[in-house]
Amino acid sequence: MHESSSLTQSAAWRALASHRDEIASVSMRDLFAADPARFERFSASGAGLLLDYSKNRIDARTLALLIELARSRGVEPARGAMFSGQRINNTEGRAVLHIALRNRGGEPVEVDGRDVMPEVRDVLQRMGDFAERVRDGRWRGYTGELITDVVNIGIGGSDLGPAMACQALSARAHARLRLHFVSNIDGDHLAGVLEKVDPATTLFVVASKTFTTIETMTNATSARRWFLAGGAGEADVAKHFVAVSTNAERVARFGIDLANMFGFWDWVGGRYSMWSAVGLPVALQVGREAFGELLDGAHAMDRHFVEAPLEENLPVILALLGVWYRGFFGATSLSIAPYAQALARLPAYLQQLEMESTGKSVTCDGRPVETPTCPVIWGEPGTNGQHAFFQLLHQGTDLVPVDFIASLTTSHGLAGHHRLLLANCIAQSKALMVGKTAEEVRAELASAGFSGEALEAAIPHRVFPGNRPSNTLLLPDLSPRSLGALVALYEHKVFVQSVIWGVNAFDQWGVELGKQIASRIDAELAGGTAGEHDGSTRGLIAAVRAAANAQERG
Ligand code: G6Q
Repeated sequence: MHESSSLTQSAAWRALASHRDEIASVSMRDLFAADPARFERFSASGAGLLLDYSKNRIDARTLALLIELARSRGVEPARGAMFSGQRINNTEGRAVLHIALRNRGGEPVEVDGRDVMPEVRDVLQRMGDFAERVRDGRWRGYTGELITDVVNIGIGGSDLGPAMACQALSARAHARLRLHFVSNIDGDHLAGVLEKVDPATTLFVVASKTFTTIETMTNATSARRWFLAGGAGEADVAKHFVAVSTNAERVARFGIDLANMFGFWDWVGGRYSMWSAVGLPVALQVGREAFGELLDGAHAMDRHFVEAPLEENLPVILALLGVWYRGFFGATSLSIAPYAQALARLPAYLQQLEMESTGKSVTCDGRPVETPTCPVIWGEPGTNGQHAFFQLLHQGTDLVPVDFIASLTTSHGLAGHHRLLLANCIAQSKALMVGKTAEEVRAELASAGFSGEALEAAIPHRVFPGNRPSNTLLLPDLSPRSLGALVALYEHKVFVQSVIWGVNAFDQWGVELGKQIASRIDAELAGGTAGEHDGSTRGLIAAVRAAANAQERG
């Protein structure tokens, strides 16, 4: 699939390496001073989103070299391979077609010569019908009461997307329906939700692509037991449990009526699945039409990704800047700073999207990667982060690029808040970029009445090195459409990076080992024969068993 020749030996990479030496000593302050059109030069729009990437340690040559890197690594043919349904997930032998789920243009999308769009439209239609029936009250619980609470039981890709989107779109939430998300196998998670809801008015959505995931199956089984203990009979389960899965056999075995199963396909990766039936909670919360707008926004970004020249292509630009800092500046993390409370779960969502996709050490053909791959992705909504970890962003010893994300408009109607929020967002990216020199600090302290030793001693603490890079993404609003475009932007960014680094963005073998060991340890904790372990694991198992025994006795 992807380019298998050496990345670091390529002409484009080597040109970037020597260019990096030239630009290392250049300050963004100077670049802005020298070029009044820097914002215009280094900003681009797509699918309604504006990306300002002028506050990066780049000049026109950097961008040209980065674009050349993308071109020489085959980003364009790789993009074509994904969109045409080739099995680019080579370690699992699967096509990767989340773009088909939001293909609003009417063209066929084929896997092995078969158009998948009729099935996609059929499930979307059924999801929409179901969501509307629950919302308008035609779908009721077993006592005839209206549904008031929806509990999504799922984890990872079957949780983070819909949980993030439901929070992002909560301003448009249905007045009666409360959405809950249970993912953790820690019983506190499910128990905390169950104590707030009534079996007669609660709908459980059991979301699991495989329908074998231990956390989800354990939570779903407990939820079913709780439901039956509330007085309902087996026949009532169908009114309160629906499934989102690719595994009809397991769904039926769990006792969910297949008429209430919403399917998807092996060519939808878990962390790319919020556009599929996995998005059912979102459709329940905002309705069929708004869910369609979410897909429209993602589709608009898909078109932008396919049609915009690489130089103006938002996902390509974001990807290349990430490769630049990771490969040439030693940046080990990327901070995501949404200046929008509604996007509070976006950093967690992107954490999975990026780290599970490109957190790899071997290339598609199994060779060790030649450069660092995915950085650590982390973040919190601004302005909260400013009062916590932004200290490190401004004055810490690491270079941490930041993606600032904000909506130009809001719907809450509270006077003054939004202007202050945006002022802070813009101020932070400016402060990171300009910093504050010792001379500036000296002048400031002098005019505040400091002098002599006290003044000199205070200076180093108040200096900001500046020259710290960031992107700013402005959304027109927090609508489903804008959210769809934003998420699709990051999906394609990750894809472009995977092509450049030569890794498979669509498998996740790194999550398997822990699962295997956990099932062996669980058997031992339940009293099974002790296995061969290192001293630490033995000691921890003994501590857990001793605590369990003590709890049993007392
Ligand atoms: C995502 C991963 C992973 C997956 C969960 C849940 O890309 O594959 O996060 O979504 O492990 O899997 P199921 O949907 O099969 O329960």
